[in-house]
Amino acid sequence: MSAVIESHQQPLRLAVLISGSGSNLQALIDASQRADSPFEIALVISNRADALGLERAQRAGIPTQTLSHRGFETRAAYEAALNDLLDQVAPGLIALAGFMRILTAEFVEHWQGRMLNIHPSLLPSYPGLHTHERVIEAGDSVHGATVHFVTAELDSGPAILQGRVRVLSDDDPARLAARVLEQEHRIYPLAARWFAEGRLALGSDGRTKLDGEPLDSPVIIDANA
Ligand code: NHR
Ligand code: GAR
Repeated sequence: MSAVIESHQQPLRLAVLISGSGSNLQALIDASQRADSPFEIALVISNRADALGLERAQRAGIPTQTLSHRGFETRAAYEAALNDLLDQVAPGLIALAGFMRILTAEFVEHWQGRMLNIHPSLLPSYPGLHTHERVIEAGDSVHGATVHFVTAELDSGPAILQGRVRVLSDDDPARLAARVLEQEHRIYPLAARWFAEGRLALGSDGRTKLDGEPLDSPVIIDANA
């Protein structure tokens, strides 16, 4: 009688780039520790030595590197050092998780289709910084976060998933940010899972493909549904 040998695919190696608190990193760590996770976190890189996210990674036994952008003459020189670190783990996917450095077109093209970002707005609305303040200022009733493929143009890559929240009449930026963050922690691990399972890709036409079909608009998860 021959034993049945189950063949397991290698989990996808994920590299996560952070600058701060790392709560999205934590959500990815938690997801990666589930027995059925199709991805594992191979490396966490921070451009800031004091990022709390580094401690979260260390607590989970994940290798970390700090690479400050200070002391590099150019963005390209910084990114060459970043690539040296990344090449040591040869990630199948890079996740920007609160990473606060704009990346050059060359770096982005090198990792095109293999780099995701989570941005705290319903893109294409509110690219850039201070999104929660701007949403309240504009009097919008809906806000949220977007996972997208990173392209050279800032916060403009093809969207994959959005988590939506209602804006309350008495919201301040901090309270609104906290509710958006809850949705971020749902949608980022889900997008990473889809990618690792081979369900999600950036098509050669520049559009997101899910299960082989081009996505005309992101998949939406509504916190109030
Ligand atoms: N790079 C490219 N090419 N494309 C994107 O879509 C990127 C990117 C790098 C980071 C995250 C992004 C966000 O989701 C991101 C997306 C930093 C800044 C910024 O102004 C803006 C957007 C994002 C990240 N950074 C300043 C800089 O000079 C520094 C600000 C600081 O250190 O506090 O790099 O919002
Ligand atoms: C998140 O809200 C993320 O969407 C946002 O920063 C926060 C990081 O939180 N990203 C950006 O603004 C990118 N410019 P975290 O460190 O706790 O994951």
